[in-house]
Amino acid sequence: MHTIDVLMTAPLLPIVVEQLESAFTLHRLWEQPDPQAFIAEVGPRIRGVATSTYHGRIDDAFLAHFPALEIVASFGVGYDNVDVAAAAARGVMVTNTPGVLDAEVADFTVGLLLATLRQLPQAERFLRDGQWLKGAFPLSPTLRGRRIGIVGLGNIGKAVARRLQGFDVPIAYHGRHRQDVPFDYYPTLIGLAEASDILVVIVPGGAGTRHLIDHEVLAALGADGVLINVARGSVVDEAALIESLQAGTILSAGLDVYADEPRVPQALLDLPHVVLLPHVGSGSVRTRDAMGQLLVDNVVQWFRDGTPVTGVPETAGLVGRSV
Ligand code: 8YV
Repeated sequence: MHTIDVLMTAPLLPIVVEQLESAFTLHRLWEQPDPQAFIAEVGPRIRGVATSTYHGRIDDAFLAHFPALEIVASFGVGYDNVDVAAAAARGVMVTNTPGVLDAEVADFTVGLLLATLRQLPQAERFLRDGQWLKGAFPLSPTLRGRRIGIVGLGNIGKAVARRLQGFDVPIAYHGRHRQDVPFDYYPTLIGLAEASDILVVIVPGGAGTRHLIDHEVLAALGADGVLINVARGSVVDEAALIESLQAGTILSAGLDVYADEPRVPQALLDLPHVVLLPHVGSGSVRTRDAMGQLLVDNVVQWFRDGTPVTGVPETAGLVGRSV
């Protein structure tokens, strides 16, 4: 019997479950016939919560059930699934899994960009459907001659930009601050959209970036413009995007994220030239394992040393509060 009780909100990878189970008393919320009754029963003992983007929001009302809670360890670099202000106010450390997925998501972003421009999924479907026997696949748009604008030059944005440097296309960016990088900086998003043919969105989700990409930005991107979103669905006004695609005021989009995952609006599914992927940017076995391991390391190190490996900045002041 372990002395520290940890609650997992929904199934994480087997390597996460196994390791947490060997070090702690692990409670599986998703296996409980009556989750609310279970929370009422074990809530006072729970000192750690392991969760992920898809497991529902960890808000103040949820946190209130766990008076002894010290750490919420979330799977994923984005932590918009956790109300970090509420957690910090309750003295609860929040951790995410940054760094280990940067290269993977950057590789994937370049892949989605090329797939969208050159219509690779559509061409593959064309071949599989036997259509090649009847004629050639239609010519596609291209990356050649296009200017790329990166919205959010964080670690993943920089990794995307570095990769695209090899493609001989101009690269610019917008973010809160100018950075010491060899790319043009646009202090306004509209300015970047006007100067770009492709916008690659890779900013954190949450209230601060909600509907950053709206009608106005899409209009500025223009009729030849392509939107690539590998960030969060919340960053794009999805209704505005659908209207722009339907009206042809932008050319296309490559999306890995949506406003209400896993539900994707029928209006997007009805647009055959748009490339739609099921939030798989970090989804390789190797990278997901690395993210899972980091989650485990965060929890183990917190209860051992009082400092996680990768706490989010908003809860940095809580380091050392445990043990
Ligand atoms: C995660 C992600 O795989 O890291 C993130 O923020 O969006 C993905 O890499 C996803 O959150 C897991 O559910």
